[in-house]
Amino acid sequence: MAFILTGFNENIGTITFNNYEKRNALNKALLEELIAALEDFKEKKARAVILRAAKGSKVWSAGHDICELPKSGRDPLPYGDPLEQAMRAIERFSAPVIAMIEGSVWGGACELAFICDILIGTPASSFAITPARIGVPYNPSGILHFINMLGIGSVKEMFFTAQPINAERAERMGILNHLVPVEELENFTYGMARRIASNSPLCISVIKEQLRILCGAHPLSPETFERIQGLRRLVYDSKDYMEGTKAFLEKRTPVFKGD
Ligand code: LCV
Repeated sequence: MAFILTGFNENIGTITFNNYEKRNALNKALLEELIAALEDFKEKKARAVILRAAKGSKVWSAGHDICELPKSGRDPLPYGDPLEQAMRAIERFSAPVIAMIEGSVWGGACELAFICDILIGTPASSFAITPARIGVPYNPSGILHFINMLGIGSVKEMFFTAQPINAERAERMGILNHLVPVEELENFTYGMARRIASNSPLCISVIKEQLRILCGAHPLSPETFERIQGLRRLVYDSKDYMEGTKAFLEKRTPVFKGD
C-alpha cells in the first residue's frame, strides 16, 4: 500500500498523504515514501512542492505514529527518527514546500507543517502540539522550529495545554500565511506555486538555504547540550511516558503521576 500519492505538473510536485484510516499518522513507511518523493522531485527539478491531505480530510495528519514510539528507556525522537529525517529533507529541499492544510494537525505533524516554507489553511484547520498529552520529551531542534515560527509565549501555551489552536488564531499567530475558504484552497495554493515556479529557481533555492542557516544559528555549548539530553532522559525513562502511549492505545485518558 502506498502511504502517499504523488503528482508532477508544470514543475510543481504534489505529495498527498494516503493513510486516512490511521488519520495520516506519520509512520516510518509513509515518511520514507515522502523522502523518496522529494528525491524524485529534485531529479525533475521541481520549482515548488505541495504537501497535502486528500480533499475533504477532517485530519491533515494525526502526527507521529504512536504505535511506533519506542518503549521506555529510549529517546522517542532521536536524530535518526524517520520524522526528523523527513523534516530535514523538506528544510534542505532546494525549492519551496507549501503545506496545504485541510483539517486538524497534531503533534509532530505540526512540526512537519511548520518546517514547510508556506502554510495555507482553511477555517477548519487547527494545530495542536501534543507531547504533554502523551508524556513525550520533545527534542531541542523541534522546539527551536516552534520558537522560530511562534515566539516563546505561544510555544509555551501550545506545549503546556496541548490544545488545538483554531485557524483564525493560527493566522493571527503567523502559523498560516493565508486562510482561505475550503472551496478556494486548491486554486489559491496551486496559483501561488505557479507564481513561485515562474521566478528564478536558483535565487529562491539560495534564499531558502540562507534562511535555514540563519534561523538555525543558535550555538549550544557541549555542557548545555548534555544538560538538555539529561533532562529529556528523565522524561523518556519515566512511568508517565509509558502511561501516555499505553492510554492512547487503550483509548482512555492517561493518568499522569509525575514520575
Ligand atoms: C497511531 C493513530 C494516531 C496516531 N498514531 O479518529 O508531538 S508528540 O511528541 O506528541 C509526537 C510523539 C506525536 O506526534 O505523537 C502523536 C500526537 N497525536 C495525537 O495526540 C493525536 C492522536 N489522535 C487523535 O486524537 C484522533 O485520532 C484524531 C483527533 C486525530 C482523529 O479522531 P477520529 O475520531 O477522527 P480515531 O481517533 O478514531 O482514529 C482513527 C484511527 O487512527 C488511529 C487510531 O488509533 C484509530 O485506529 P483504529 O481504527 O485501529 O482504532 N490513530 C489516530 N492517531 N498519532 N494511530
